[in-house]
Amino acid sequence: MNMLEKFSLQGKVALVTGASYGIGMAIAKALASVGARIVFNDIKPDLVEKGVAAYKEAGVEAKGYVADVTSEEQVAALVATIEKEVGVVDILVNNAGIIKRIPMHEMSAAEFRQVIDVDLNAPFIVAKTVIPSMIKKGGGKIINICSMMSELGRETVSAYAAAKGGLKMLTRNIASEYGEFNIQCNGIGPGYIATPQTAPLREKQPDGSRHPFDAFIIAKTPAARWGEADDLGGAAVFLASSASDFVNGHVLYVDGGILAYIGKQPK
Ligand code: NAP
Ligand code: GCO
Repeated sequence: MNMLEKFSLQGKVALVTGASYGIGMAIAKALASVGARIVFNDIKPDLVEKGVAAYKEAGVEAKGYVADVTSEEQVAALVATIEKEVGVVDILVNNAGIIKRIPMHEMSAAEFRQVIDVDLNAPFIVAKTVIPSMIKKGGGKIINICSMMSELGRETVSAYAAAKGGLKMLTRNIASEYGEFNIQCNGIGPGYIATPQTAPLREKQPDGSRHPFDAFIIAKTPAARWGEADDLGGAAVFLASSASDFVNGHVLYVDGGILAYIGKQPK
């Protein structure tokens, strides 16, 4: 197999969770651009419909399904339907996620649990549901969307950091437990990416100036910019393809250099 063929996903079925927009859609489009057949889910039927239309607009024939990734029953039904209608999931991207920015001492246990449920329990549920068919098929790829918060903490994101830190270790454990079945499980750790999830951190101030957090991230990023969802596509194609068959348990940070940089000193 030549190197270009190693990066091809021709004939592969890729499930990207929570991919009716945002990072999930950008990753799905990147996987489709090298031949993958895209299936995705979202909780809201109208977003699934809008997502299918947006993929079609981009030349991608994606199949969308309504499913809540925190529900074992809905995930089991989702995967069974995909296997019947499209085929065995060769590539899983655990992308669906939420964040709640609340000072920890003000966060309720229910709010904490909700973030853990979507950002950590759900990747476990979806991965355990697709693994048996991957084993039968002779292998597969699992990519968990981690975060800067898999490595760093900050104010107001205790639940999210706990979930994303746990997701890094779940990634390593899946890699450890299923490597012998030719299943590679890796993570992508996006930096700060301009999506609806981070929109509150980039809102212009009443005087037209940048949001303080926006300016902070620019100073913390050597690339001096927010990432775009499309910046993640190359890493996703690599980790979904045969080019990464001996990469396992790794989190590939696509962060413009934030984790390497102490931050621009104030003038
Ligand atoms: P986003 O714009 O908030 O999109 C999240 C997606 O997940 C939405 O489609 C959402 O659907 C879906 N989702 C949420 N809960 C779900 C559930 N229970 N079942 C099914 N789908 C569900 O987020 P994003 O910025 O694209 O982030 C995507 C992933 O990257 C997340 O895991 C996030 O933690 C991670 N990440 C983001 C950044 C960043 O800077 N943006 C950086 C690092 C990591 P609904 O709209 O219907 O709720
Ligand atoms: C926040 C942001 C971050 C990003 C991302 C960084 O409030 O700090 O939402 O958590 O979403 O996870 O990698």
